[in-house]
Amino acid sequence: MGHPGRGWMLLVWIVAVSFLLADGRRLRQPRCPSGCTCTKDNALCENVRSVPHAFPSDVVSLSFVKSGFNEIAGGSFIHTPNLQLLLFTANSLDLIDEEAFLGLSHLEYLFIENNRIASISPFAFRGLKALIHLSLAYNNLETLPKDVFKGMDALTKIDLRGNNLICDCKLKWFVEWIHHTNATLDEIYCSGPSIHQGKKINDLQPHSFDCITTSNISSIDQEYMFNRVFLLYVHNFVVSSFLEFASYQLLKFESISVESFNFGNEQFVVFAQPFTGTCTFLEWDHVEMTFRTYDIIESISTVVCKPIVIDNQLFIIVAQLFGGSHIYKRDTSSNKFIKIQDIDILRIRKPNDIEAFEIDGETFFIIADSSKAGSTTVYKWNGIGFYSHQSLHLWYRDTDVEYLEIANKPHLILSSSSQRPVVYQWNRIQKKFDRRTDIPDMEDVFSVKHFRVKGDLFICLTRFIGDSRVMRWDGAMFKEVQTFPSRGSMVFQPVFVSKWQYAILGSDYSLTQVYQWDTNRGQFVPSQELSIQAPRGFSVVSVDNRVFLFASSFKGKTQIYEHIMIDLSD
Ligand SMILES: [Ca+2]
Repeated sequence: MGHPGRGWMLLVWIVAVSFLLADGRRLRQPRCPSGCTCTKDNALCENVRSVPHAFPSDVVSLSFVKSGFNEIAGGSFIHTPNLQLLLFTANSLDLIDEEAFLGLSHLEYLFIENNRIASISPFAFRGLKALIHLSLAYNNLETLPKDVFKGMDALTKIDLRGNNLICDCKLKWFVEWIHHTNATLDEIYCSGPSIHQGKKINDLQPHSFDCITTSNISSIDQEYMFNRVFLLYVHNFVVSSFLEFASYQLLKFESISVESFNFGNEQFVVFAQPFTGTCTFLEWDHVEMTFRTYDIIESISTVVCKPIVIDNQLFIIVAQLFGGSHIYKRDTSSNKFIKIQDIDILRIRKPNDIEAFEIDGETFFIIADSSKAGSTTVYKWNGIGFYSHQSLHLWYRDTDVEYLEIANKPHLILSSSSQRPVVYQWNRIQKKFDRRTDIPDMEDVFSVKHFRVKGDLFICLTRFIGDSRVMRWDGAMFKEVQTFPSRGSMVFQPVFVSKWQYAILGSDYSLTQVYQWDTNRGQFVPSQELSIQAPRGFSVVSVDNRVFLFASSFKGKTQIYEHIMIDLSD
């Protein structure tokens, strides 16, 4: 499975390219059980009644969402020994049997979340020698059987948030284990007994347990649980209408990025299609009410097609993993895209992201470079072409860049695998970006995107596995507002539609979660789930008083949703 976040785009590329090569020769499609959707290496099963026995042999990650079985029986995965990641979310599981995961000696990630698990057999996890990340978050666990993690020597991360753990004698072994293990544990709190209620389990000492007296475990403070956590919010007010992204149109291609833009008073969308290697442009057909093909720029291994409009001229920056990156211009007299410039291949070797911005009336774009030898570089428009203005961040492998204004001053945030995101500030005198600070306690951030609510500045930080976060600028630094468990997330994108602020958290292993900003709470609350295979980016287009959301899918069909309000008042 590799280290999440490190050189991801490249890894994804290598997998994708080898998939293409392999697939050309082998015509026989692997079997995918009914109720499941399979890609080359991933299967996602929805509403299945039991664990299917056979999966295509190349499947290494397997997810169950909203399934109808209540227990994971012993030996359920004996026929799928190659699994590296296994995820159960929003199921009705209440029991994990002995040796439930027998035979999964390569399993590295196990997520059993948002279920109703109250009981785990002492030998439930037997045989999981390679497991590095275990999550049992948001279940009904009151205790853990003694030595349940025995033999799991590779564990580096355990997530037990959102359970009702009773810190009595039965859990003493666990407190001792916490003090000895190398694994990190998110902060969790005792739901009882009264003597320990509300205390952090991580702070308890084994000697704080008086194991002769019996404890009263009847009172569990419901209100105390997960005040930081959004998952259990219940809308208990009467609704007369609700908002939804409804499926509108399916596009028959994969895409790794999507950008919308306005040119000549028309709305366009451009996708980077990595496999065919093109930038594909769509335009809105006002008569047919669909998006139709407008044009294509042929290229190879395209990662981003970035539109920039300067003085009614349209430029497209085409970033490629192989063969360099190029700039095209729309020639309106011949209605063609014409290549006008190549981008310096010494600086840009593995482009991962592009952002365009204006400072004091001048147009810039920046390419984040994810190779060690290359360098994230700012380019500036000089009236004829773009020239390199400043290289930042030598020897970093940047995965993403975000341009934003903090207190009316231009800033950049660069994300880099296994480093903290770094904040640069524009120096108006020298006309360069200076390193200002970094964002603390946030390693392994894949990308950062900002949004504003009533003048407050927020950022969404994406992590592949772990917690994605929303943070708020407090005038001096970014502070955490909310965390969102990420299970294979390469995009966590704020999206503004009409008057509603959303954030969409993609997942390669589960459903994509749409959150809506709740003004009263000052937080996001869950609003919808979307089924998108390997989502990589979203973009909003408003045409003819309608609003569409484009969702790029790296391994499936690119999707278009329409934002609609459903009235329930009749
Ligand atoms: Ca970006």
